[in-house]
Amino acid sequence: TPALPRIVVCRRLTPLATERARREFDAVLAEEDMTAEEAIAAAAAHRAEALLIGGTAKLDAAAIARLPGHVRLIANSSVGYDHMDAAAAKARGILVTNTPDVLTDCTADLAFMLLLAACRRAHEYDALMREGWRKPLGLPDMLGIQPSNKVLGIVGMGRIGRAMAQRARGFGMRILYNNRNRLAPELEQGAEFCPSLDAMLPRCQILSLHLPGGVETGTLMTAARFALLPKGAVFVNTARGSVVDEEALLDALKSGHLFAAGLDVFRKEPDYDTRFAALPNVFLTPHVASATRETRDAMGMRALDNIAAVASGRGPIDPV
Ligand code: 8YV
Repeated sequence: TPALPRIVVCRRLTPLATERARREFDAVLAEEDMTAEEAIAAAAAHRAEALLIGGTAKLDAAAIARLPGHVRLIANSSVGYDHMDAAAAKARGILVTNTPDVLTDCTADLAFMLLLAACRRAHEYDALMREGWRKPLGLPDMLGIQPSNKVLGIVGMGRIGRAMAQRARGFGMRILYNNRNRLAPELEQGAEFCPSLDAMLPRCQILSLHLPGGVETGTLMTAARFALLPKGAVFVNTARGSVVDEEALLDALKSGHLFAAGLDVFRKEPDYDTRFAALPNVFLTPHVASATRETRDAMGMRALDNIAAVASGRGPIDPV
């Protein structure tokens, strides 16, 4: 029988995926999520042909250059891969894969949770209950804003953006979207294409980001762009913190220009800007949009599917 492919699993996986990695591969399994340095050292020690990584191993061009020559594949257990330099890997002939599809619904679910929580002041009400609810709220007190039937702007109408739109349609929302290209009508499903983000923003009562991070997108949401949103708008981000000028977002939340925000991602993670936590009108989650049992199982399995496909000579399923 042919030898099992040698791999280093640089991130802790769910039990299901861990079990498969042990069974189907000659695998070194991380006990703690590895840094880039640890991943390089483990790859060399194990003569690995493939690495399974996630956001913790930041494989920049310098780190890619130091990977031993036997590494043929870097399989990300994430859909975003801005934590690594995919171009540098490809230039060295290393294949790169990600895990699209399997986390689409899960991420849109959490984005919608943030949207609802921000509009309906979930965090403030919950805090009030834990502090001790003393007297009934008066009719005009601590009011949220109604998400139903609002105008939702979506930036980035890929799989996750479209799953967000699908949820929003159930709430009677009118959907505008900004994207590199206009979608085919069967994917658009009535959403209105806005080729100019600046022209779209003044029309959005709620804005949700679903585009990739990294050098290509840069700081999309600048102070000028937050100012273009109408007063009282709600902002949701499950994409990447790198696309947001956080100073500008903090200002817009403090001044009341934005009614509220729901944020799952931050410019620096995990040491995020704690000034967000001091604001009552922000609902915060620690980069967990894909964090369900079902989805994390599926992400691990999909990354392993990619490694198995390359090892057997079939080529990657999800090349990036
Ligand atoms: C991951 C993500 O949990 O897939 C992505 O792009 O952001 C999340 O699903 C995170 O990147 C850790 O790898």
